[in-house]
Amino acid sequence: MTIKKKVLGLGAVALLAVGLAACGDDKKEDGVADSVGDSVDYKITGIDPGAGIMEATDRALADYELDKWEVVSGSGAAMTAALQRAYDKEEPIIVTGWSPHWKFAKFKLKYLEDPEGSFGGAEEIHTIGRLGLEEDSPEAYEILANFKWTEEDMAEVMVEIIDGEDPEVAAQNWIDANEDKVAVWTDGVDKVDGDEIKFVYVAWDSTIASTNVISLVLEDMGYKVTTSQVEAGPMWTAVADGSADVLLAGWLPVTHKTYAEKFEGKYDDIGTSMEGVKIGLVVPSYMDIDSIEDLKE
Ligand code: PBE
Repeated sequence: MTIKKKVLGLGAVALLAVGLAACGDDKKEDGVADSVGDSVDYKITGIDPGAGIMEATDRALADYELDKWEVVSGSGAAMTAALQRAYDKEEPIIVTGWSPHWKFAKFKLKYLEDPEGSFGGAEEIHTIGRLGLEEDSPEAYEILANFKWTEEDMAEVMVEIIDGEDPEVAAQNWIDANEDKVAVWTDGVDKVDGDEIKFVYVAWDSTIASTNVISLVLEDMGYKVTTSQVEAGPMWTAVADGSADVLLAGWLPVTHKTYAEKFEGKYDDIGTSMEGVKIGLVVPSYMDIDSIEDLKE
């Protein structure tokens, strides 16, 4: 079982679009941008279209009346590639950002203040299971309910992966170094003999990290784990219709509100694996803006 990061074709197309737009005619004659909007051609570099943060960004554009602006979709990997390119040249860029994410360890970044609250406040990451999982796989269910870790824990796995380590190896390294934490999740739980558990996940770096770690923990408890990489909508749908057992990336109450409401009563909110997580608009700290309101100028 290995979960790889995958740069989707769509991301490359979106990046190309950003590149072409950068040659647009929104700059002043002398080529010097006179507002932050001009400097980035009124584009926010987004991720996969089904991500909750994309919906929240659309909401922000409406809340702050940013009529000239648009959010360009792509993928998480394409977004960080664009961020890396801009950062290396100290060029302006605005991305859809979330924490935990390794980008905060690699670049100096800041969240734009969000006085309208378009992106919500402190979010939580929920573990969402299919109905009936508790009866069918009580041992896995107990471990999933016990699963809690911190932003620092997850960052260790994410940073190792982005530095080139295989995701499964990075997850195993974290497990080996944190046996006490894993023991709390598995304490008193009986091992099983090859029972199957199917995860669905999106290729967000945070979710790649958690899915790899929990898959290895369940395998060690005797489960046969399968993982399937999908988009955000199909991820929620698969758990709601019972074709998958678990997703580890239920960001609530705001980020995945639309999915949670759409599938209300059709899933089991098993537990919270992390608290105090966040989504928003993120810029390199060399940019001279502090708030989403500054985008109006
Ligand atoms: N994220 C990471 C996801 C949830 C996990 C913030 C990119 C989203 O926006 O749906």
